Amino acid sequence: MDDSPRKIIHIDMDAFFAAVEQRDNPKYRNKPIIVGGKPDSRGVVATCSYEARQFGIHSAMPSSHAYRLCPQAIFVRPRFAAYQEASEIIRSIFARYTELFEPLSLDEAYLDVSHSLLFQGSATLLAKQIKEDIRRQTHLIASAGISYNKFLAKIASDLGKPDGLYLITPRQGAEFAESLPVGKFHGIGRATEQKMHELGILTGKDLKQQPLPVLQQHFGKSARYYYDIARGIDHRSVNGRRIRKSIGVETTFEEDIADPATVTRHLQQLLQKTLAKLREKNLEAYTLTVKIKYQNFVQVTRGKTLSQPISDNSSTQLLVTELLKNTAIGEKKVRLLGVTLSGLRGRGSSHGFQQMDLFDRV
Ligand code: TTP
Ligand code: MG
Repeated sequence: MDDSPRKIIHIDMDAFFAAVEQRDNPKYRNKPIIVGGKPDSRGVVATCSYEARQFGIHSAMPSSHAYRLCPQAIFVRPRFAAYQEASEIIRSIFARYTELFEPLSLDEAYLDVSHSLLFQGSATLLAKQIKEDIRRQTHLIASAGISYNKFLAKIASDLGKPDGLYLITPRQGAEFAESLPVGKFHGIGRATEQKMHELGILTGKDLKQQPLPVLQQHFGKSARYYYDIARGIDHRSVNGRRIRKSIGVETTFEEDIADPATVTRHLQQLLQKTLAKLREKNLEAYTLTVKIKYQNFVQVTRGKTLSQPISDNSSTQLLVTELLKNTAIGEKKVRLLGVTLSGLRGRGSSHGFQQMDLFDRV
């Protein structure tokens, strides 16, 4: 097997939604632009131009707060169709250079260019070319990070922003990983970050000092990944066009369940778990299927496809209840329950319009 380092590029557009707005409306250029909810609503900032960032404004901040920081900022409603269109163009550019690209959202993707012969195998020059293609075809600016694995390539694209082209070589990788606050590691979310802080693990260096068994004790299956990334090691592959069909979780009970409310509660929990897995993989799903195995081992499934991605809200809870209507729950005891989500798509790659309520919580 070829054991030379891989060549991974992470591309991430600069101030994506805001940049599209500045491109399409010349009067917005060089000005603080905020895309998202209106300042007088309970909405939030989706993103803002770099001019607005100078005032301390950032994604997910309440729009009212952003207004206080910069009253002269221009508030713009999101136009998802325009972002989608730009996203499709950048994906078509990636496809020109490698089959192995994995979009993470509308404005972001990993590319594995290990086997490219272009530019005498220089991934940095190839990344530069991709940036130029993006600029020429979309009039938007991308930042690129280049490294030997996904985790460091993503760190690198962030380090060079805006208009970045940043390389982390195999020799530099471990040192970079040590210097990072753990919250910056891809795959370490808020909760894990907090837990690490409680254990006195603040940086990659602190993480590196933890023996694997100790990490396993606190973080279970994820321990190995954390152990590796603290050393600049990340074996995750770039998942090209391979589309996963479904994702699910099921559980067999020690004692069969008779009570319908308990069945519903278990299904809700399984759904939460499945949704968490889906989020980890940056996917969204449109079909929910529940599986029930009765005490007598007879198994039934009930499913429904929605027009919006399935999320963790009250209508999904109602859906679970609805799916149970035509079953023998309450009459027969249940030995196993399962939840499967299918009809998967990359998160953010869909219509995006459903995200509206994220910006405007009036
Ligand atoms: P990001 O790449 O996180 O942000 P960005 O492209 O605006 O800025 P940067 O230069 O730092 O990369 O997200 C891409 C787009 O996704 C962003 O333009 C708007 C949208 N988005 C939201 O709608 N809500 C959010 O909380 C975030 C972080 C992004
Ligand atoms: Mg971006």
